[in-house]
Order: sequence, then C-alpha cells, then structure tokens
Amino acid sequence: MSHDHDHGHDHHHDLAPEGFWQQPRRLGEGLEGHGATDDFNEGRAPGLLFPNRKNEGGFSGIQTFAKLPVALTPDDLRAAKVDVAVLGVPWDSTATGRSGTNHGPLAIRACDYKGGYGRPHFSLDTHVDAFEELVMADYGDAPISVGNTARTFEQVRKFIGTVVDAGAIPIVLGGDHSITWPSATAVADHYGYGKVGIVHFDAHADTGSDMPGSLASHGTPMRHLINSGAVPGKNFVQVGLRGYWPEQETLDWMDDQKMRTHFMAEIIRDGFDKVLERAVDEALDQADHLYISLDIDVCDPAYAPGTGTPEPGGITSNDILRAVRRLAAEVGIVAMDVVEVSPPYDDRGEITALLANRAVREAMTGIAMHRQGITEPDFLHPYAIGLDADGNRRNQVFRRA
Ligand SMILES: [Mn+2]
Repeated sequence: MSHDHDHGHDHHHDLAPEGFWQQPRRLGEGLEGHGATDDFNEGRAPGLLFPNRKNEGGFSGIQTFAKLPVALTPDDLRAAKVDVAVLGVPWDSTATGRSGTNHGPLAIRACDYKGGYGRPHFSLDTHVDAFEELVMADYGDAPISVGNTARTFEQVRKFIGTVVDAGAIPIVLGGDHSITWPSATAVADHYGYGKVGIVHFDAHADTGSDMPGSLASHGTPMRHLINSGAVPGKNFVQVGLRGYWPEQETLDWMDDQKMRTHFMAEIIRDGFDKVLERAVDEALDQADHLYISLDIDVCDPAYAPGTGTPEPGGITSNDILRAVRRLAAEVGIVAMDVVEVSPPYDDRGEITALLANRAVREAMTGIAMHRQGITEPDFLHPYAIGLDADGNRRNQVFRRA
C-alpha cells in the first residue's frame, strides 16, 4: 500500500489504492482474485448444486433466490450454461441516509413464499415461464471488506465481471446504490466502454460530484460511470426523479452529458405508460447493451418504505414491475441491479423486499420473452386480458330466458 504525503492527501485516503480518489479512474486495477470460490468442496465437478428438496415450499428450507440451485464459481456457471445468475452485494457503508441495505440481499431472497424449483412458475400476465425457459442460479454474495470502500468496489467489479465473462446475465441485489459503479463498470469491461446503456429508475439522479466529503457514495455512482467513460451520459435514461435534489449546477452538468431524464412531474402530467414508451424508445436508440438499475425508492414509500432515502410522491409497484418486464422483453438486458432495500426500515409485511423480489422475477420473465422472440410492445397474453383463443371475450353474462 502506498500513500504520498507530499501531495497533501487527507489521511482517510490512505486505505485506497493509489489513484482511487482521482477522477476519472477505472475500477478493477490491481485486484488479485475475484472471491468466487468454493472453499468447502475442493475438487468437486463444476455444475449446479441443489440445496433444496423438490417439495420444500418457497417459504421454507434453504433460502436461495426462488429456491434456485446454487453456483459458486465461474466454472459452475460455464458447466451449467447458466443464463441468469442472481447475486447479492451486501454493502451499505456508502449510504447517506438510513442504513441497513447490507441486509437487502438476504431479505429479498427470504421474503418469498412461491413454490420451489422445478414447479410451474409462469407469469399470469404473459404465460411465459422463465424457470422453464432459462437456466438460472443463485450465485451467492460478492465479497465485502467492511469499512474499505475501495477494496470492496474492486472485489465487486471483479466478482460481477466473472459472471458476465461466463456468459450469464447478472441480476444484482443491493446494497446501497453506490454498487452500481463497480457493477456497471464490470459489465462495460466485458461489452466495451461506451457500449452499455443504463435505464435508471430512481427518485434521485445519483449524479453528485462529491458527497459528503467522499467520492464514493450512493449519491455519486452515475457521475463516476460517466467520468470514467464506462457508461457515457448519452447512454443514460433516468425515470422517476423528484423531491429536492440535486441542485441546478448538477442538472446543468447532466444536460451537458446529454443524459435523458424523466422527472416525476412528466410522469404525473403525461401518465406513466406514455413516459415508459419514451424510455423504451430511448433505450432502443442508445447503446448496444442495456443495464437496468432499479433503486427501489423510485416507488412511493407507500409501496417501498424500507429504503434509505424515501421520497414521497413516486410510482406504483405495478408501474415498476411492468416497466422492468417491458424493457427486458422489448429491448433485452445484459444486467440489472435492484438496490436500496433496507430491511430494518421495511414494514412487517416486508413490502419493500417483496417488491424487489418481484421486480427480479419480472426481469426474468422479460429475459425469457426476449429469448422466445416476444418483443412486441406491451405484450400481454390474451387470456390475461379476458379473451379466448379466438380473441372473443371469455366472460359473458348469461341472462335467464
Ligand atoms: Mn434513490
């Protein structure tokens, strides 16, 4: 570890690798290993591990996401040809408001009640079963070095990089929103800087320059991604911004970067579906590969109270679930994160964790639809909207003669 007092750096910078605190920088420099190891089962053949019995309910047994089998190493992902890998980043040390998002990944897994792996899981909206269509696994959680942001972010970047490199779509459970910096950087490492676009659902822009006194915070990841070149500003579509932050100077910077931003005011004026159409068009128009970054606080605190910086006046559960599925189906995604779920602040019904869980399931459904070629705008199965196979209304009133 080196630090140079001649440059007058504050002593709290000493733990960072050299250059970490200078912008722009690239993550992923100087880290050995990626933390994706199977320490306890050395020598086993790579592939999926099934930690549950078939008849264990979703609410019981060993809690992987949706009772999915487990993969622990990149070799496991490759051997099983995994399409989608769910993984956690249990990190909350860069939150500015309420903390507790380090408990998010486990809560999002554990709140489920839906039945086990190998049972029908098809979506009533679309009649598509992601669990039938895709090979999916729970990849466990990224290595975290508590109190050491720089080291942790290097580890997260590397850990998620191994998933993308193994050909799987990572679905990342946060964690505070700062983890989108290393996560999206890992995806850009694979597909190329400038080749990845982000549709970013959030009450907040997360384009802060330095808060509070630290470059790495859950209010700054999008600026880091833009400054490093991993994800240029023109590749961003933001949806749901509201409240009292950021200030004009940052909004001007965002415009300079050509970010496409949809404030809550636009959603209220024109309706969510209209704005979603615009966002889908912009996502198709931007980069070659789409990453969804979902801050659960884009939803109103009535739907997502368990979060670090809640902002009243947001979108509904139904809005975000449809939006995620439509983007995954119509545009196609290479990665997604769901962040800012803070279980200590969630209500006793686990509203927020359950919403995050279902957002992941909608992403899975959308990914499966995309694979099947179901990419038409706002596809719904006829049965789901009350029609029979011939397009006639299924339910009718039969009056007595
Ligand atoms: Mn937010």
